[in-house]
Amino acid sequence: MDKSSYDYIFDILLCGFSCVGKSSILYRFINGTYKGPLEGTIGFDWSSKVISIQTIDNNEKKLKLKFWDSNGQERCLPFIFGCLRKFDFKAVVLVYDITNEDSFERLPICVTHINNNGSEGLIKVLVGNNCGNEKKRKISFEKGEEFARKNNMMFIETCPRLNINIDKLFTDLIKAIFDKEKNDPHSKPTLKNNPDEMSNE
Ligand SMILES: Nc1nc2c(ncn2[C@@H]2O[C@H](COP(=O)(O)OP(=O)(O)OP(=O)(O)O)[C@@H](O)[C@H]2O)c(=O)[nH]1
Ligand SMILES: [Mg+2]
Repeated sequence: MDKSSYDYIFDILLCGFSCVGKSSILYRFINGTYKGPLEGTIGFDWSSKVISIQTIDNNEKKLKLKFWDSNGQERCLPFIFGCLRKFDFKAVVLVYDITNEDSFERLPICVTHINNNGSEGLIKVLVGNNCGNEKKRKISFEKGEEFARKNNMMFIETCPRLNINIDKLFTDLIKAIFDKEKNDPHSKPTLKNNPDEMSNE
């Protein structure tokens, strides 16, 4: 896609430990379906989606979301999170699996990397994935929400298999980016006005 086919670009990092569903969330958001088992991500996988944004003064703008889907192996984390220093990320999406206690208990390792490397204005979202699997749930909604609140993160539970909250995750995230820019006197706003509506292409 050449530069002229979008007005703005947001870089978004997806991170979290292995097999928590990072790539499945993205696959559902971009392709609108659930594919079942995917190949493990090696290093980074890049993908993107262009959405339309309606500004308050009725201008239509194209926003390109550029996703950096990362590998969840612990030895790769310094490299993955080091990229937060080198590139202009707008948001980071940290994923755990609500049926996998270990993926939740080890979240502080990722949060430390994010806080050490991310910019002050970075929007942080914690995602409890696999919420359609109630019978196997190990981490309550409240526990996830509390961790997010204590670490200054937004919180949502998702399920790409049943298509629960996937669009909402990214819609809320985009709104939060615009809100932050609007309220930060030092930032260069991406848009003059906050978007009124967003629609997928
Ligand atoms: N039942 C169920 N399985 C899911 C869901 N989301 C992901 N999975 C499965 O969980 C496994 C791991 O999903 P991935 O999306 O590859 O996970 P990942 O975090 O990208 O993994 P790495 O790239 O290896 O770090 C796959 O077998 C998915 O099909 C879900 O909502 N429900
Ligand atoms: Mg993956």
